[in-house]
Amino acid sequence: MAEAEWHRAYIGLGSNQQHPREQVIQALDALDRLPLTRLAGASRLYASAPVGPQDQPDFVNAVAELATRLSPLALLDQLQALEQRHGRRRLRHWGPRTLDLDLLLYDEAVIESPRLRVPHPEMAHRGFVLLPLAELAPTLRLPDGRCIAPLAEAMGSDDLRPLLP
Ligand code: ROI
Repeated sequence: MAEAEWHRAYIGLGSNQQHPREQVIQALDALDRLPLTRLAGASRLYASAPVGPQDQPDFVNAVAELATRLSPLALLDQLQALEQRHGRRRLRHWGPRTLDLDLLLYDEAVIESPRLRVPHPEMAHRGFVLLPLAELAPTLRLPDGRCIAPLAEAMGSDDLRPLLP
């Protein structure tokens, strides 16, 4: 569904299979080519130790800012289609993945539907989301008013390191 208004959405990207850095770089490019959508910014890429099962490779993570006229569910459809085009395999719960695209934030919206929860329910606990997001949008707030920057700072950056370009 196309809307007249432009919205701001933040997307978490993650990969730890099949050349993760290239997966994320290509996904950023593909986000810019989604219908009714432009890539408005992106964090650096980070290598991050896996959260969850440790017997899997490190992840490459980044966060993208989109300007979009898609509704949240239409954007979710596009993100899931893009994951499929990247040959997404979800071998097990919290296991390795080729490409993960999480809709983190959509304007100040709070969405609790069977298919979609925004803000992403785990984002405030995950350094691999908060640190790139704080880099990209240091003054951003969650819909409940909390600032991203101090949340990210409280996380620490021990398990995260920026990849060189
Ligand atoms: N761990 C890290 N570091 N990065 C991710 O993107 C990531 N994604 C996941 C799980 C398996 C929870 N762990 C992760 O889905």
